[in-house]
Amino acid sequence: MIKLQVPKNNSLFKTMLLSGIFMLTSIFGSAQTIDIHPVPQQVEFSETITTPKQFHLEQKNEDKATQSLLATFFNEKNSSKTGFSITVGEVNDKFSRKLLKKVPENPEGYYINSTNKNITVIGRDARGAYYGVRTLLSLLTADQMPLGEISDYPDVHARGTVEGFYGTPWSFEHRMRQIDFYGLNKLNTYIYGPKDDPYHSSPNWRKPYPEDEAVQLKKLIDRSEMNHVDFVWAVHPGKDIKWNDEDRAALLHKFELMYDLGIRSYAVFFDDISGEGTNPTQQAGLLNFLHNKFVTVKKDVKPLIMCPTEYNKGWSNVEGGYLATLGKELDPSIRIMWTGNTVVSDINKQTMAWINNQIQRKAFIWWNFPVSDYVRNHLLMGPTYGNGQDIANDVSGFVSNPMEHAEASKIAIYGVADYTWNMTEYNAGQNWSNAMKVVMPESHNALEIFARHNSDLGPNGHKYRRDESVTFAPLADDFLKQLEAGQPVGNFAAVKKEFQNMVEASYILLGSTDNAVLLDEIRPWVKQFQLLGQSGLTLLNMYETLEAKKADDFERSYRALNAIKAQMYVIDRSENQNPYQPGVVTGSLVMQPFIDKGFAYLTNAYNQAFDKNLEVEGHYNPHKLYTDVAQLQNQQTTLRERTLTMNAPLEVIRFEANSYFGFELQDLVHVNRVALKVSPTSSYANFKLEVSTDSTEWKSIVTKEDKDILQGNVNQSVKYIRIVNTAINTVEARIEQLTVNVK
Ligand code: LOG
Repeated sequence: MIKLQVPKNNSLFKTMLLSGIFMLTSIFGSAQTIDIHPVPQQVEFSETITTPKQFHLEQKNEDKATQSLLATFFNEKNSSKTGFSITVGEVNDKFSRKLLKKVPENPEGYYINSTNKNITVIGRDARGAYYGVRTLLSLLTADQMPLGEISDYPDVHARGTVEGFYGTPWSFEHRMRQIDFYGLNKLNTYIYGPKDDPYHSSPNWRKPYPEDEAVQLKKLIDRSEMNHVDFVWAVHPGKDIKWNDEDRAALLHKFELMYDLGIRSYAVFFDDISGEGTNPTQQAGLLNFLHNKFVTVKKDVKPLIMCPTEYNKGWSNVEGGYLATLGKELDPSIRIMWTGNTVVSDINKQTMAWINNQIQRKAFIWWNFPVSDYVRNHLLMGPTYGNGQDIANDVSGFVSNPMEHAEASKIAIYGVADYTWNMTEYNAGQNWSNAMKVVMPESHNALEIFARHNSDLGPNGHKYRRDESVTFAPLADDFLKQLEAGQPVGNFAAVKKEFQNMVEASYILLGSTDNAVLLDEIRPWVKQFQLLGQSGLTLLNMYETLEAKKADDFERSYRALNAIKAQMYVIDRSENQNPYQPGVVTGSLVMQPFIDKGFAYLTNAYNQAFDKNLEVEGHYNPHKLYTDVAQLQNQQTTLRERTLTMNAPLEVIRFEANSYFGFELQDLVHVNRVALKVSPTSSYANFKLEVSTDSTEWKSIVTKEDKDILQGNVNQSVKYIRIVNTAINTVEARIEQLTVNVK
């Protein structure tokens, strides 16, 4: 939704490339704004007229989606034979040669010509005409209408999302909203692949969807068609596929069933699997089989997409030849997905050069943002940034893997829409601000305050981080520096303002009605955010009362802050209790640490000045992960009551011979039960449980397998606990649980 600032009735300027927009505004004071999103490639406006109110519409092509989109605006009331003439069609409909010449060659492109008598919209193809109408409606809904030309097309062929995360799949209602959102923002791809849909993956990928789910899928497919979105159905068969005719036939049959529901685009995912399924020759053979026996036979099915097992550079073993085999053997039409240099990473020119060379085609980017399935206690609501703006010609597609919070993900998706349409003009900050207005038209200001402190992921196994609290961070630094130097704090008012903003924004959001669906997703975090803002204000009271040497007032604020912390603790322990990263974390990069440090400093200063003994205590986890497995290096741990847990990584882990993983406790601590759950459980034969007080002398602990869980009772004081791979070879397994009971 970029704002094209069009000066009223001024024919002085001709070409208005987007970078020039804001300059023009300042020259011609009163400007008319028109919102076109994503930013069009080329716009030439000469002047504006008052937008006509009566129209004579002609649609020359026969596209259903375009027809129904037009019907959302043109109706009996605003239509008449003599009205302002509007013509919509495609290049193979009848138009003057002069106009046809101007339609961009690019697929999905369109051309709009507007004069004071008529508007013509011509698409390169049906989708181009549809996008042209999307833009047309933006022009007609403003008071002033620009005269001139728009030539527009997307930079990237396939643009959208892959619902490919672990965790609760999106609901039917959310998916309907998403698909409408994609049509509105000119995104054309929705890849359906939620890891926890058993009919997408094992155990049920061979089976038909149950009737009620099939009915819903059909509705989603129809909705996609009406939004010009390709609903790509993905299957994830690699956990238990057998490379035989029977399973080929089973997959072909499932594809047929999905075809009957209306699916016309397919993907096959081989990510996060181990064992037989990872064989590249077999994978390529299967894909080629589907290409030959299904795609080319059906004729109306789009080229296949596949997600490889080695889907990022960090996991690619070039000598092993996995990617080269795919590159050589897969039919050239088949698109190969790629997450970048690591599982979660931003994409640049070098990323693309490397992978495209390996697979002999342009990779299809699976961008793992804003997915939060490995940091589920956080919300990722910051700007979409970090990808190169020069890779448009290096990718065959670019899709975002979002959060299980569908509505909150729209902020990032809105960025992806803009970025993939017109990369060079993409402006992350501007886009993010606009996104706030798109998802919360009335409370956008409050949402922006909330979102600017809810964007980083915290430390995580993928080491992926995002900016957070960018404008507040220098204020926090200054404040603490002055405090520690014993100087009066100079930026008190500015710091206070932001805490007040936080509290007020939370009240506004909690009472807002402009996006109830979004509020439902983020409510626990908003409540937490309100308490965080309140604790900031209380901290400032502690500062002021200490300065004024008012001991009673100081102690009241001190106790109040502890009480707020206790309330935050309750929210953290009662809301969003998923088994991976349970709880509700907000403002964790800058705001919370600022408050914690300020609190400790002020309490200590008070104790000293008044000879008191108020406690400075925090809930934190003093224990650490202990491992030499590269993939686990940055994995986080959680301590809840007496249970120490390693946050379960979602991917398959490669344990080399003698490698180990476990915990280093803060001190000698009495340890009881250790429980490990991995898949496949056959790996237990290789895993040995050991404990130590000094990490040199190790003692073995007897384990037994019970209900797929390997358990051992340590029952002594130790500092180190580890599971060692005693096999002579590398073992591949997924860790589902590792917990230790500590005293
Ligand atoms: C999975 C994906 C998951 C994401 C982030 C791919 C290709 N696969 O490590 O389902 O949402 O990482 O946790 C993945 O990215 N595996």
